[in-house]
Amino acid sequence: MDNKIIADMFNEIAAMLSLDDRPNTRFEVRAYQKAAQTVGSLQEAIEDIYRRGGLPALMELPGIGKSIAGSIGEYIKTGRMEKYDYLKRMYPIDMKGLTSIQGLGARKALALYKSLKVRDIPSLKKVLAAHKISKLEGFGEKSEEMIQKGLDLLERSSGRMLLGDALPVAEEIVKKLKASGLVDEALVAGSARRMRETVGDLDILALSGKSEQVMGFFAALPEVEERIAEGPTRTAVRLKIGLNCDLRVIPTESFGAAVQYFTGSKDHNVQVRTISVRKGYKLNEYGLFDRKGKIMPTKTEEEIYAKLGLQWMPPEMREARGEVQLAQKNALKMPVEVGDIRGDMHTHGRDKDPNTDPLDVMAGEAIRLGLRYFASTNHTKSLKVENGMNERQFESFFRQVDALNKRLDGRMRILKGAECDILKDGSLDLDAKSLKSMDWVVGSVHSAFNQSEQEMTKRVVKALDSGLVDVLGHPTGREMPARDAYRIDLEKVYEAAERNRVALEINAQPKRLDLNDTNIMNASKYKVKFAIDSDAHRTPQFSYMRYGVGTARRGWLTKDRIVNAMSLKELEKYLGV
Ligand code: DGT
Ligand code: CA
Ligand code: CA
Ligand code: ZN
Repeated sequence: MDNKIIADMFNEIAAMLSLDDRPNTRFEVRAYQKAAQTVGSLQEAIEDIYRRGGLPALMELPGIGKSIAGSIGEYIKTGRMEKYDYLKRMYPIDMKGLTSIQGLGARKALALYKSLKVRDIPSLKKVLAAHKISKLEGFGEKSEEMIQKGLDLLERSSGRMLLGDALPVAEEIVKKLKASGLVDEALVAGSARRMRETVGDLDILALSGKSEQVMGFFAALPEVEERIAEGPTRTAVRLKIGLNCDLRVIPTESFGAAVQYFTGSKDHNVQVRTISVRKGYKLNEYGLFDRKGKIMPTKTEEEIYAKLGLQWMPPEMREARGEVQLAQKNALKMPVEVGDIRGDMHTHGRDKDPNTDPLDVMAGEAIRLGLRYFASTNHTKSLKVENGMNERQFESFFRQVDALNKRLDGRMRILKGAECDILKDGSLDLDAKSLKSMDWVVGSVHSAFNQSEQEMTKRVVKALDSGLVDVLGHPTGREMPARDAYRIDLEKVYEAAERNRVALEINAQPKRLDLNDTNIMNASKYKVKFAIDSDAHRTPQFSYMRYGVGTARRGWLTKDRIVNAMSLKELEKYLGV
């Protein structure tokens, strides 16, 4: 039913027309407002009225004249409305985004556009920060405050949280549910299971016949701030970390279907459902049903995919990016797993850097985690805040690495390296001799993020062309939520990486995840390898690796593309050391 869409468009048209103060447009403004009201309050789908009686039927509705009826017909037939498109070109404003802020209606949004060029939420934030709204005629300090409050509220309620902050809490809850003795099975579903870089809310599923007790136990957990909603099989809570979490209790015969459904993504599910329909089945969160409507009990999601004739695929791949089509042909290649990772090619750590743990402590943790090798890649001299080292300091530090390697006696191989700054002009922060003496050089941009796309691309390509870099560190420089990727022509960077046999990093720090999943999909069309790196500065950060692996899996990368999935022998051959 298009009623709401059309009513919203009419309201927006009215708001845009109201910017023009000529008397006859004032008449038009009121006409569109009235039409919006009529369409918005209809009980019947407007497209049905139109199909039944055409334009004359529309014109019988209160406040709908010939021209507005024409616009409605146009929208129903073509999905567009010329008048709306024309005004939208004149006033390129994200009206939907702006008016989703409490206290900011269409009129005010337009006034802000007219006087302060506010087009969308980011530009609104700027004028709010500069306190420009309070000085506007018809706004004032109160108004500004209200808009700010509305914006804060919107951000808090629609705010997504980093996977690295959300997933550990979800897993802790699952652990407690399992330990409660009330459930046979529990797992994290939704975007967190798909390892999306941010999650909107957490979805936990429990297999149990004691739904009431399970939900009571869940709501009383210390992670929970308050209960938001409750039904017979679902409880929604607000967690103390500031995220909502749904728990659903599912009976055995539906569990496989529920896991498949609530893992998503929604778009993936739509495609899977189409296939089930073609087979004459029905698939929803309650189960998989045969032609007669009888449930086919499925305890695992593997059974669901098998019954539909689809190859099973990891949750990370379920984003409707072609995986369903390949799964039909059994042609999906399974992506790299955490268990394939043998080493870590970007880590920090030395005695004299208070921002890091000492190298021997880092090595101890790497051994404990079952790694076979890691590259010690401390910062170089221009990065003063990170206590970067010069050539001489690296030389003396490497003597300690040699001594430690000897002491570890083959239990761990520490590669000698650096995370070398790529300076503004694309030159490197250490001399060539020093870099050539190292086993592994990460080249990274840490400054002048606001260069033009052309400058930044030239800078990075020049660094890769130097032949001194082994991997490009965090290639886009983004840090969620505050810093966006810098402007750079990634295709040119991938070409340069391929040409120079430079690997691309998948930095696993939860705020980075750089390259991200879609970048990886594009980059993997080139003949390049990838290094999934924790970039650990302290021992607990080695555990970030899983987020990097999750991101690689979302980008469909197979094990053979990953530098640090090589055995130490293979790696030594690859590096020629
Ligand atoms: P989020 O929470 O925004 O990070 O993303 P998700 O994917 O966790 O989405 P959420 O929490 O709204 O729903 C969890 C899963 O439930 C979702 O991945 C797929 C399934 N789902 C939700 N709504 C629909 C729907 O309308 N149709 C279908 N087919 N599946 C849905
Ligand atoms: Ca979710
Ligand atoms: Ca949810
Ligand atoms: Zn680093």
